[in-house]
This record gives sequence, structure tokens and C-alpha cells, in this order.
Amino acid sequence: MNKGALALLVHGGTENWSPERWKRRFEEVCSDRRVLQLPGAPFDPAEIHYAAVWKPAAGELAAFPNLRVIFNLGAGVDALMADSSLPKVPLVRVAVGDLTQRMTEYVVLHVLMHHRQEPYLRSSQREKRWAPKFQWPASAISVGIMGLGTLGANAAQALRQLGFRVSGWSRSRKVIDGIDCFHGAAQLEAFLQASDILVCLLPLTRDTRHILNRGLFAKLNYSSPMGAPVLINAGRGGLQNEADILACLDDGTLGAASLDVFANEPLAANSPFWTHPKIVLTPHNAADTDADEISKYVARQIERFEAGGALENVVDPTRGY
Ligand code: NDP
Ligand code: OXD
Repeated sequence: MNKGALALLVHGGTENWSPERWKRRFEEVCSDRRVLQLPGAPFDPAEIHYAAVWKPAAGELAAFPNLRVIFNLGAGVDALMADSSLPKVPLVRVAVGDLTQRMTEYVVLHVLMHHRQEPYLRSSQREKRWAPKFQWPASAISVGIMGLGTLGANAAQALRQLGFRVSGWSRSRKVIDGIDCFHGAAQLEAFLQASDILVCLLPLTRDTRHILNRGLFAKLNYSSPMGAPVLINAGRGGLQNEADILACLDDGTLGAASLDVFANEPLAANSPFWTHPKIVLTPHNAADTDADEISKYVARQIERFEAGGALENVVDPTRGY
């Protein structure tokens, strides 16, 4: 019997999202079914049973009448949730050790960078200035992580191991050894008051859009050895009010920021974020999606699904993540 085809719709544009590379990987791991790189390949829409996607155009997936499962090739599904014609079939997101480990590296790197005053030390080096400042220990710093899901919980534990005091905030109640867990709107203020470095790993949903704004920054802790609090956002650009971030860095409400994500990507050449002295900027590569690992993850899920097993990491459309 002919197995349903897998349509590959990858519209990322960057090196990591090369559609050809994804196609080669899927042809290896799904060698018993047709893998169609779209648009371009000739095909009958009825033969598509599975779609593996990154940023498909709105309406593109609605063209497949026999679609059974959509696999988003990244962790965040906000782009898909915005498509009102998205077929009502299970949508699976990425949650794999490789991606989680990469995000934890990013979070640890940037927390340590601010904690160990790296921006100051690099400028001292450029100016040949031998002027060490007092360095406090990790245990003097509280890191608050917004989003205690797959990525946030792992980063929290790695930071805890380094000796930081770590707290986290989620929608539902959590219990994680060594981490102070807060949840829901009612506990947000207490969570913020305990945070010297705020790390955001939330998904972008209607509840979280622009949650990173002046009102929220003003509730962070100002009495740590670092002085003004630091923001690290690797969730989504839509989580942040960008004008507020710039104004808060300028007036001292925020001491510094590491930003991996932006409302409009790629960031425009004339964006003030590029040159702001208090911003450490990366081009949405906190955790790259690895085609080898993720194609195997999708192939395993299809195999299990066809054998009657349950899909993993299925998005709840009512929550939006
Ligand atoms: P998960 O779905 O596993 O975790 C999301 C967390 O956010 C959960 O703890 C959830 O709470 C919490 N949350 C969601 N909505 C709210 C809310 N309204 N109030 C409080 N907490 C909330 O996602 P991941 O950890 O896998 O990924 C998080 C995000 O990271 C992705 O959506 C994506 O946008 C971003 N990302 C960025 C990458 C990059 O390279 N920059 C790479 C990969 C992902 P609860 O546990 O109660 O459900
Ligand atoms: C993302 C990802 O969601 O790359 O940003 O997985």
C-alpha cells in the first residue's frame, strides 16, 4: 500500500532553514514515503498526509484535504496559530533534548555575561584599562525565568547548579527541586520582585503579547549588587514592547538587555537595537533547530501514530502553545 506523502514547507530564509537540507534529511529518515518540497514539486494535494513546516504562508496547509498531522519544525507555534484557516488536525511542536540543551547554553552564557560584567571588561580591554570592579558571587544574584516549560525548566536547573538563586513563573503550578516556583497572574508581582536578571522563555500568545513592558520592568528588584535589573529575551519578539525596552535602558529602569528575538525579523539595518551600548544582540539563534535531530523526531512520531500510538507535544489550540 502507498504511504501518504510528507509535504515539506520551510520558508525560513536563513542558512539553518535551508529547505534542501531538510528534504535530504527527511528522505533518509522517511525513506518509504514521498517527501515533497513545496512549493515547486508536482503533486496531488490528496496524497499529503503529513506536513513538516516552518513559517508556512497563511492558507497553505488548508489545501491538503487528507492531512492528518502538522509537525512544526520549531518549538514556537505562534506563526501557525495566526493562520485562521489552519486545518483542525493535531499540531505537534518540537521538544527535543538537542534544542533544549542549545537554549540552556544561550541562557547560561548571557546570565554569566551580565553577572560577570563582561560588557564592562571588554570595553576595559579595548581601552587598555586595568580596573577590575568588585565581583559578587552567583549566590548573590536571583534569576527569574518566565516560562517553566521544556526550555525554561532546563535552563533553571543549569543556573541553579552554578549557584544562582533561581525562580520561575508559569501558567500552572509547578514543583521543581531547588527552584522557587510562582504561577498565574496573582503571583507575577512577587516573582518579579525577587528577580535581578529576568529571562523570558514564554511562548507568544494572546495572553503574553507585549508582556515585557515598562510596568513589568519597574517591578523587578533594584537592590541587587547589579543595581538595575537585566532583561534576557529568547522567547519571541512579540513578547516585548520594543519602545519601552529602549526607553527603560536609557533612563536606567533596565541596566542591560540580551535580545535574541524581535518583532520584525530580520532586524532592519536602521534599528536602534543594533548599536545600543546596553544591548547584546543575537539574530534569533539562541537555539538553532537541527535538521538531523528534528527529522528523526518527526519520523518517530509518524511511525508511532501509524501504529496507533499517541503523538507527543501536541499544541493546545485554546491555550495557543
Ligand atoms: P513550553 O510550551 O514547553 O513552555 C512554555 C511555558 O510558558 C510553560 O511553563 C507555560 O506554563 C508558560 N506560559 C505560557 N503562557 C503563560 C502565561 N500566560 N502565563 C504564565 N506562563 C505561561 O515551551 P518551550 O519551553 O518549549 O518554548 C518556549 C518558547 O521559546 C517557544 O514558544 C518559542 O517562542 C521560544 N523559542 C525560541 C527559540 C530561539 O532560538 N530564540 C528556540 C526555541 C523556542 P505551563 O507550564 O503552566 O503551561
Ligand atoms: C523557535 C525554534 O521556535 O527555533 O524559535 O524552535
